[in-house]
Amino acid sequence: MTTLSISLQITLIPLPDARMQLLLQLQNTQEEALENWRLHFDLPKLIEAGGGTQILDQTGSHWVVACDRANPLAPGESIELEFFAETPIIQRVSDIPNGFYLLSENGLHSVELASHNLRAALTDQQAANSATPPRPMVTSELPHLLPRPEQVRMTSGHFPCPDIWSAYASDIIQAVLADFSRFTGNELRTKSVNEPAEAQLVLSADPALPDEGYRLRIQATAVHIEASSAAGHFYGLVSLQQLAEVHTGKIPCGTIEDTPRFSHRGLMLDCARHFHSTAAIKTLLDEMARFKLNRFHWHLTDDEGWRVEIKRYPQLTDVGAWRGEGEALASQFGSGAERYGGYYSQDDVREIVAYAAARQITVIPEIDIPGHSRAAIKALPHLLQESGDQSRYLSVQLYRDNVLNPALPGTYEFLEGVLDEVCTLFPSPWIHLGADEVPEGVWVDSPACQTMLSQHGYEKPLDLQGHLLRHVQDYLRGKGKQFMGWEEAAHGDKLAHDAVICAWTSADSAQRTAAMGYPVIACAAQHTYLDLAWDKSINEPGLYWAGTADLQTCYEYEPEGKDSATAQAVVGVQAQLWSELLSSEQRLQYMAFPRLLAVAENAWSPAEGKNWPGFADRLNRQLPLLAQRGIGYRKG
Ligand code: TNX
Repeated sequence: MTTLSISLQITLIPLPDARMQLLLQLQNTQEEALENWRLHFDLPKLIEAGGGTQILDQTGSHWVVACDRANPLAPGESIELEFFAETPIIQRVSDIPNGFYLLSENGLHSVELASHNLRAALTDQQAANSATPPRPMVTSELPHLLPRPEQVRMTSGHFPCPDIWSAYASDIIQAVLADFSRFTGNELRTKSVNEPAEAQLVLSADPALPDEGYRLRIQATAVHIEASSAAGHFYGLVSLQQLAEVHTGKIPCGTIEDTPRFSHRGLMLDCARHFHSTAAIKTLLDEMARFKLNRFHWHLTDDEGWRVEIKRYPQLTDVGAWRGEGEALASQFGSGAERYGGYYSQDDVREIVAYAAARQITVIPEIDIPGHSRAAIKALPHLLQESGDQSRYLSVQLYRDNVLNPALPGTYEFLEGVLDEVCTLFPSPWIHLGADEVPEGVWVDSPACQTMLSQHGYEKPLDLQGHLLRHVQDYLRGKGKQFMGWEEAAHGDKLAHDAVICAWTSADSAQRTAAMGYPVIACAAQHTYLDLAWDKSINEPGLYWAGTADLQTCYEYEPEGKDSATAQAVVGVQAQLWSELLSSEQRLQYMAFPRLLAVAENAWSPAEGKNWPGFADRLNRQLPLLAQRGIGYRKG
């Protein structure tokens, strides 16, 4: 492969309708002419070609362009490719097109992005909005636990932490202690003793305590943890370990009675747009456990990749797990010409599920249907494509062929085959089926769908989505599993009302969905989407379709809203890490931390007593510990 250089210039045209002109300047820095060349790049926004430039192809974020004016392109020659967009599509460094490469008769050439003029294109107004608000420092509440516990009674004195704790626990509770010691390694080392009286740490059962709750009694001579469940003991230990670290080995005496506000305290990770290693996932699971999050929602499939091994359909990962030049799936989000991707084998999945379980975390898999299914469709066209379907649509992520057809027998065969394996692999009582963002126009010109509509007396194509989801819900029920989905799964109201709905589009959507009678997980993008940029400065990475989200914006989320009638339907709060821009573990951690801790506090701590300065203070004590554990959090 040879390297060319490209310089990118971005110019905002000062028109009232805010149209933007995008100029790409391409220079042939090689000794030979480039014959019949085509430039490839990724940009997840719609553009039109300007004078002389041709758009040859577009799939999702992937564009293939050329310019006949300069084809062939002589050695040293430079040309300008011009594009227009209706809206200001490039406002941040992370919006800049990427994944450039060039194909010509001479082969594949990598293309370097030499420069861009984004800063110059920004208006003063945009620049003025770019400062991050300071985080307050106050003298503190005791004890310094994050998430804040439900009830605390401080007494006097301290318990000096030993290097190795003598611990007493019954056989069943021993297992929790063993899991916990493995998890924290050297941070809280214990050795078992046979008599409670000899122990510095005593774990015992109190069946009267709520599930997941615990009582932590810190006396000058010993520490007691009581709980009614393994999870309760685990969280008591998590609190003890955190206190030992934050109070540097001298824990103030008192009693903490603690129980979570919500039973579902989640983090979703998208492993389709970018692939994340099992090691990166384990690091996240460790951090989740430290802040008492208990559901890992694993987004395993999307248009840009199928990431879970299904033995019945090896094509899903042979074909659907890879992108690049010559692959069935083109580059997306900057992955480029090289083969990019990966998937989790069934052994990997079992390993992650067990690792999570030892940290009291349930792994909820998501197979996103019927939209967001392009990787599966490309892998299994014989089952999932109807040749006569002339429907035209454009999904939010700019695909025209990414939706399963609810009228094809192959769709049901595929789903049941996949779910048979998924339900066995994942002990979770919930399976998430996505159901988000099915585009307008789908199924309208599908002969199979037209027949199905009239057979069932349905009015509109979107009724077919409800039909398909209801079928899947019933199928899951037969396997003892509960259906979970994004907000749009409830549209049309065809599901039985035990489906758990993740309300994401706005802060009010949790209440709207609750009012329909569904249990709801509060996922409002504006407060829980950790893929959003932290602030407006142009170098800050992230999306901003739902605004920006700094730490305080995440913290100030009120998941139940003001309407107490629907509040009880809200069963949880969840943070989302969509991965369009999360191309490395470093970037993932930068986006997730410390904002995830704000979501964790909203998920665990009571609404009463919520206060930003107190949170900020306790958070500041966690930051050096995050750094010690090698977590690359966002500073500032
Ligand atoms: C919306 S939230 C999506 C995702 C994107 C995300 C980016 C949801 C159910 N769908 O497909 O990745 O926005 O923030």
